[in-house]
Amino acid sequence: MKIVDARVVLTSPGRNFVTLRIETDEGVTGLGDATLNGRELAVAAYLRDHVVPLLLGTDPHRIEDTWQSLYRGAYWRRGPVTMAAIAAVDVALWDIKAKVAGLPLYQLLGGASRERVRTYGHASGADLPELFDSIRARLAQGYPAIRVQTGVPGLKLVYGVRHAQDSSQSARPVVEDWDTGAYLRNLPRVFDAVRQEFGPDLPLLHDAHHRLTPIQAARLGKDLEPYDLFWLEDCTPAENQDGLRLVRSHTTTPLAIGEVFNTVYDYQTLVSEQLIDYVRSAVTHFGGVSPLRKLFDFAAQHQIKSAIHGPEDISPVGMAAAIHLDLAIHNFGIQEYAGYTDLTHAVFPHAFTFTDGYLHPGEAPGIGVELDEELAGAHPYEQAYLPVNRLQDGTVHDW
Ligand code: GCO
Ligand code: MG
Repeated sequence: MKIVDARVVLTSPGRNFVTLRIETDEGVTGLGDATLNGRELAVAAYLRDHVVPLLLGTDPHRIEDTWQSLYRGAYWRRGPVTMAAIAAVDVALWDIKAKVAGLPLYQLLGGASRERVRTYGHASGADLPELFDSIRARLAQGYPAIRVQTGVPGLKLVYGVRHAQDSSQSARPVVEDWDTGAYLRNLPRVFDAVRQEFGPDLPLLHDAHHRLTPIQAARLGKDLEPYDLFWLEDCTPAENQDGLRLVRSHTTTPLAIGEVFNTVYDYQTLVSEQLIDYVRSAVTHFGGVSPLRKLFDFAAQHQIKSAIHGPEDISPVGMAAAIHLDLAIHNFGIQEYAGYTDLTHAVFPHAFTFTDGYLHPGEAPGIGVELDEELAGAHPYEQAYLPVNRLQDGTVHDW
């Protein structure tokens, strides 16, 4: 079997997605997700100009060898653009292999370790009444666990909180504002109110979005202990892995990190010293199913669980690959599922299902996702940026 064509499809059915389609001489095709929010065209060019010429004529069954040659052969290793491009190839090749085998991908990963995949959904509100409504809406959709984000008194726009103006995607970056002191004082009160309203049993999560220093994160983790969080996510910009020792030594609030990481090396200290409880990387940004599986096996040795990143900006192709892994691995924790617009579901018809808050990859051979190229073509790429975050004196801050 040989790869005879590979092309990149850009589409924006509400937001941008980058998809790689690999075709073989036997007519079997595979899809991979290469979406890198806000930097989509860089990955598309990396694939088209540098990767596709290397794939033509090669054997699609040699997934590990292809992965190693794209990673090592480039000499310039790692980084989100490179790893998103390699991820798309890896997933498309797994899709082809599983289709040839006539099996859903999870069967090639060892088969199902569970019946279904637990998810968490996003709730947010500028104030408590809005937040409570949002939590109730998620519960009504069946979500068994909820991520809680709120506005901060005195701040106009906070990332992750729905506002009348959607700041998560715009032609120029929207400027949001930030005050760590106000946030640290406000959040424990919010969780206190949520626990009083919704009781002790509902699993609650929170994303601090890299905005804190290690000592601030340590304090927040400690202040949130009475509210029994499922996890506190991205409490610090964790490329400073050593800083997590300080956080960890002060709090028993479980920690989740890794959505911006793209190789196992970003996790070395965090995992080997058990400084976190959940690894958060996405198939799409970590080089694909092959390396993510290896990360989960490494994490399992330290009783750390999976929590694959699943925002709206991972396409249904990347999401499907995640759900196959979730079903197969033993140390599954939880899957983020933000859901998609109807148009996105139509552009990417898929076998995976979301029922009563749980996902299942379905039984279609491969990853179980298709791409309607005609519909995709009717919704072309649109320039879109993520926001930036500034302190009240104008200094740029992590968002
Ligand atoms: C999450 C994330 C996302 C990211 C987004 C950036 O936990 O789901 O933090 O909301 O901000 O994926 O593109
Ligand atoms: Mg996050």
